[in-house]
Amino acid sequence: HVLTLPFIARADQAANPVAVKLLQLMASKQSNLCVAADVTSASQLISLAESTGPYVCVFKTHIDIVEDFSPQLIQDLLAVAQKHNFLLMEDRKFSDIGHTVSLQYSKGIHNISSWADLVTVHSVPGEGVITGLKSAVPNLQRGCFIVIEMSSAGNLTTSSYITLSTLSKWLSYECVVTASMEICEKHPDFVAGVVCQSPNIVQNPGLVQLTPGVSLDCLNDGPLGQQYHSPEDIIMSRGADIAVVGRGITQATDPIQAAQEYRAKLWAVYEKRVSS
Ligand code: S5P
Repeated sequence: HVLTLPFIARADQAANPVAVKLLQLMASKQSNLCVAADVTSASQLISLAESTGPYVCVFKTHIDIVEDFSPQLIQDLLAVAQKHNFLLMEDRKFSDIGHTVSLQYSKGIHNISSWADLVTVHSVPGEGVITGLKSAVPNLQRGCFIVIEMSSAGNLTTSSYITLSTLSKWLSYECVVTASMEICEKHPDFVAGVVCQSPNIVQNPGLVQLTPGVSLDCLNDGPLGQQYHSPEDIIMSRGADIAVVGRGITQATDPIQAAQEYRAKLWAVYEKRVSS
């Protein structure tokens, strides 16, 4: 079963080269922690990468929120990523037609495809969104994560309860998951994994499940809609391979200590999972 297979064994079954590298890196670094670096200045972004870098497998950015963005920031980020051995994920959540996303990926001031090992993409536009992204990076080792379920309250991607009254909602949810997984299977060279909240969506051991909404202290962020779960819940019950932690680390009094604590707790639950 996927959930009890160690990351290192799964690396042999991954088709996307970034997924192979990621699973190997997770095993060697003993980290299944991705920090969500939702900060708005270049200096904050770099200092977070420097301080949390030793403890993460993936450093996830929203590069379009950085107010003083410059190409130098990318050079600095790449240097820190190499120094601390983590991958860069730009959480762009591409969601347009293939032609447009290929431009958003490889053009503009952020030139995402030139530096981000991984990007996120919504499956809503259909397969063309993947073909479009792929067409922009014919000679680069790049990968994407398809967003299938979101963590936010009231999102339109949850199955809800399976009762007669919600049957049609459940059926349409099942269709979205199935169709999204079909897209994954059609593009194994480019799809590294999925972003979701439930176990059993990922059946292929070569795909990585990334799950946001993790906190040791909070249950939600009020009217903004985020919903949090514990490391135990996210790894054991929800099937996460990589847990995404944002404010739990970025807004901690001591982000280094918080990153160490999240890494240790998340890795311990993973070890329990593979030994069960
Ligand atoms: O369903 C999702 C998908 C993503 S990628 N829910 C999310 O919260 N995310 C991202 O994870 C979100 O964009 C943010 O960068 C991070 C969660 O941050 P936190 O501060 O709530 O931990």
